Amino acid sequence: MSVYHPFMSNQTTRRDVLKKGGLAAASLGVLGFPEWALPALAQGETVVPFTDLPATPINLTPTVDRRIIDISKIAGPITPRDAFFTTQHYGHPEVDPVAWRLKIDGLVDRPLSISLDELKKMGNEEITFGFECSGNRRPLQGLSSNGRWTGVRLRDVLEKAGLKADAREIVFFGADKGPEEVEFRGTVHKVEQHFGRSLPREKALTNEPMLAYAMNGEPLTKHQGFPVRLLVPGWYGVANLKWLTEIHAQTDPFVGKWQARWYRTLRGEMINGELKWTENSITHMRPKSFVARVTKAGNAHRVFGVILNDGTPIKAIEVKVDNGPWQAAQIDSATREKFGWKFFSYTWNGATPGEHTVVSRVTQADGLVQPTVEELANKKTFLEDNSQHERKVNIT
Ligand SMILES: Nc1nc2c(c(=O)[nH]1)N[C@H]1C(S)=C(S)[C@@H](COP(=O)(O)O)O[C@H]1N2
Ligand SMILES: [Mo]
Repeated sequence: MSVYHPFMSNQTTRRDVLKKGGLAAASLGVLGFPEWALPALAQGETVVPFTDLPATPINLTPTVDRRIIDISKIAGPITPRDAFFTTQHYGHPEVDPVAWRLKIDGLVDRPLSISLDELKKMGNEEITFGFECSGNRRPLQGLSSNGRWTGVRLRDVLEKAGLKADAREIVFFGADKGPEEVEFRGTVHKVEQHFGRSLPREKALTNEPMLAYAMNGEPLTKHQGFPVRLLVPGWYGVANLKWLTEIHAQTDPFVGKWQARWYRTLRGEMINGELKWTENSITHMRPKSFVARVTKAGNAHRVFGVILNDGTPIKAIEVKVDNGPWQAAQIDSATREKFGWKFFSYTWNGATPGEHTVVSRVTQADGLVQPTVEELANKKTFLEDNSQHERKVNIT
């Protein structure tokens, strides 16, 4: 990803943050921080900039179809629709919502062609779902957001079409397409391909995957896949296929570029005492947390950050300053939804002037702990980087 938002200045004030998030003023606790953990800055609270960012700021200006969020400005649990991070591979396709039809074909008893109005009548389930692009990583961590989505359960649509018993793989195609070069044993084939992804039947028939037509109570924007996108709550961004036009049921696994080649992780794992190199496709989010900002109010400091995972309950979120012990941080009670991102905050008492490092780590109820950079050393491709991200600040 080469285009980003500009870095915020050091002068970000409570007003700037409130302007973005539209949050009401909070009652202030003894330390001058809001009693509730919502992330808007309190009166007089200022951001202490990270000093680990590259000396030459990365150009963060959004383009017509890409937007990276500035994590130091996150202003509320739900990301506004025009601030939601966005990216894709083939740009934005032109979709006429009147002519648009969702086709369901392949191994089904009743092939369907559903208009937008018909689809909306099939359901209006709601879910809060926050996701990150599987390529989200340091130093910016700006490829994630959280929305409140409305749509129809995928399962209901598949049941209406009647999946045949041998339909083991459900393939999704977007309206967007582009030229691809498919290399096979030395020969390069030039073809035009739609963006395609798949889900195994068992996953597709759970309660969770959704065909979403609205976010935050409004129709999807073209960035978000207007008129309809697939959402797979708990999975990385790439699974949430935008501008959906076709669902194709088949027996064999789908190994298209965006499923099997581009989006995969190569890592060395100890299996039965032997280092084995495995490649996996990108599915559910691995437990991750990152510090989004450190703030100062008077002499008090606060560390605020974000947790993303696949919906597995969270056992602990901790913060470490310099070489000190891991200390428990608090999860914001306004961010408790299973698939939503979660906010944490930690009151940093007795911060002394000078350079310090702050880092967070999340632990799931199933025992999985967010790994250190060293523990991920055997992951060779940059996707699924959920390593602990140490930040530097200079306390004055
Ligand atoms: N049709 C289509 N869907 C797509 C993509 C794409 O290129 N085409 N990109 C995926 C990737 S890699 C990500 S990270 C998310 C981004 O979703 P957003 O733009 O709503 O944030 O869309 C996913 N869905
Ligand atoms: Mo992505």
